Amino acid sequence: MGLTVAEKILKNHLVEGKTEKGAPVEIKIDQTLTQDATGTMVYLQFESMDIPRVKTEVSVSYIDHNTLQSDFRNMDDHRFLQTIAAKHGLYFSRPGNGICHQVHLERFGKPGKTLLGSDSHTPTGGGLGMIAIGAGGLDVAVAMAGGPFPLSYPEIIGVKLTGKLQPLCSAKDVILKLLQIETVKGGVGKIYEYFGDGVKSLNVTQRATITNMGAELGATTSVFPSDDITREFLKLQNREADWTEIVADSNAKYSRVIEIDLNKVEPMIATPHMPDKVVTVREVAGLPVDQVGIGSCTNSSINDLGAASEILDGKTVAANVSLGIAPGSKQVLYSAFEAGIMQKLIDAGARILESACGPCIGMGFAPKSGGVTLRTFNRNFKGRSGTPDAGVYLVSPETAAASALTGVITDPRDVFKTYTKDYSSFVKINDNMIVAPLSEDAAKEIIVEKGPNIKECPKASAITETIAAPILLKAGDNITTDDIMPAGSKVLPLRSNIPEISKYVYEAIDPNFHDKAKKAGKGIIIGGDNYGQGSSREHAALAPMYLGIKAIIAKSFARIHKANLINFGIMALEFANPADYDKINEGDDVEMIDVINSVKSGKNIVVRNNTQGFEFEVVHKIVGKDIDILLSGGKLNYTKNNF
Ligand code: MIC
Ligand code: SF4
Repeated sequence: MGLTVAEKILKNHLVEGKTEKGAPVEIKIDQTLTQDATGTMVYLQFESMDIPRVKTEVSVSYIDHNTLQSDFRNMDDHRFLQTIAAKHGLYFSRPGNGICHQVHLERFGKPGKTLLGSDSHTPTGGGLGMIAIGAGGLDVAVAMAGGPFPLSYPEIIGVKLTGKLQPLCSAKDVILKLLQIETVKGGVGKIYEYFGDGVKSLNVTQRATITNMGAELGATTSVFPSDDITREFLKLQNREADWTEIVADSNAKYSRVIEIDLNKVEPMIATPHMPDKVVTVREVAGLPVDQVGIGSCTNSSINDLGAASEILDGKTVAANVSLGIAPGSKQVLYSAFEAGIMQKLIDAGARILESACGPCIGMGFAPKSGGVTLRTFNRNFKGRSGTPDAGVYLVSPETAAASALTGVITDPRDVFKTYTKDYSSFVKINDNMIVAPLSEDAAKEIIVEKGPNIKECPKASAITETIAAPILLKAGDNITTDDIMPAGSKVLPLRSNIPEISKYVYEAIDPNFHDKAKKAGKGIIIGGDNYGQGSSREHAALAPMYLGIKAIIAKSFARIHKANLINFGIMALEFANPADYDKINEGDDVEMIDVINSVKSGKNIVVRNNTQGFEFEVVHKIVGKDIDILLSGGKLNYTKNNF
């Protein structure tokens, strides 16, 4: 039988396991990326493995999240990351060079390779025909040390694209449409592979918009073939030699096929507060808008800015709207000047923000209280913008620009009629903000700088035979890692300091959580479906572990968060009978018995609710090496013992 693109790349990288849906496998990782908000922990963990030089083909450390620098802490992190990159043979992308995913696509991504990144939007690389996966920092640290990456072999879903996007309809509308169909948990355990005639009509950055936001489906990753369009993109990046063709065999089989006719895709919008609450723009048109943001790793390419500039050309942003634009990279910013795009945007009244994540992660440009903000970003979780009661809507650059102009949510087809130009050929390469790896001899001389905010990564303790603890929190469905461990300008600077950051665990759901956990010294959390969706931040596992959380019992888990929990020695358990969820109350004292034996043998674990006097069972679905990892008290302990 023929193979799909994903199967071909996975087969080439398979280290262990059977290529059967759901089976535990391990794959070789060619490239890694980290960003500064997750990177400090990654490199502290890598340092503790005592490996002098990274063993991957390419590893890059980016600074793009924490660039507010309201005191010494961000800059101390940057210095640590720069010096440790120099010490261990990594590329270092300096602050100002751009968002990791955009820069990686431009300067490092290669068709057919695997990329592991300590950021959930690493699948952006799928736009180039890579298997690019987001993971917790510890998994990335292990990959840099030459270790394989463990995952459940994904189910491969085909997305058949036919036709061609109509003017003012956008790649963003395609992925919003898919989110409407598949929901934020529909992609767990799956790879979405795009095929069909419609693929040819999408350039690489459009493809990357789609694979980027595949993260919001909960998918393992998303991938496009590598074809002549990919080759053209790499040629413009002066990297034609990095191109190889990878297309699915004509008799390749997908486990399911979703068809999207691009001719029929119309402007879509995700309404507050979930990326899958998608309707057409026309359904909510007319709602007054206070703020518009264009940028983020989803939509900050030259064509995204170009489309907005055409709509805004010669006009002025509505008086009630503040428009902020963050070009995805220095290359995009520079090329947009060359193409005359920036001049048009500035003329129209746009505020030009730094080439960084910025408002996407609540680092500045927060909306007003109760405000409506339209953003070309990928997540609209409650509070993520920095204003808890603001409503964030996710849209395409075309819809964003049209609405900025009229001051109300507007379908771009209602104010503008012409075709959008293709600006892809405006590429100005200047890699002077990327510091290349040092020679081995020069690297030895480097002294790693660690400022006072950088504290060691705490270690988990091994699992015990009986776990008795109170239920400290009962949460609902689709709890995000932003709910578990918020980001934003107050909390992000604490990413290198687990004792400090742990004070914010579950802050938005229960402001007393930290004090309660400290008092109890241990605890268990109850969750609904898709627990831990969203980011890759391992702080959402590390900080609860630091507070003594021993287990999460949920109806189901998001992929990256589940791996992070196991990596830090927290049991990720699922209700054998989901109806038991309703019986448990916050504050109940529960006791799990025969834990080690059950984990080893694959048996359900019995949980006694001592407060209410009943028993229920939980399934652990922990297989392969994860059993040993959990029993050793996390992956750091396990790796030290076995590597
Ligand atoms: C995000 O978009 O939520 C982030 C911030 O990029 C995270 C990583 C982090 O929390 O540092 C992600 O997507 O993984
Ligand atoms: Fe940065 Fe936002 Fe992309 Fe996360 S989603 S990497 S915060 S731009």
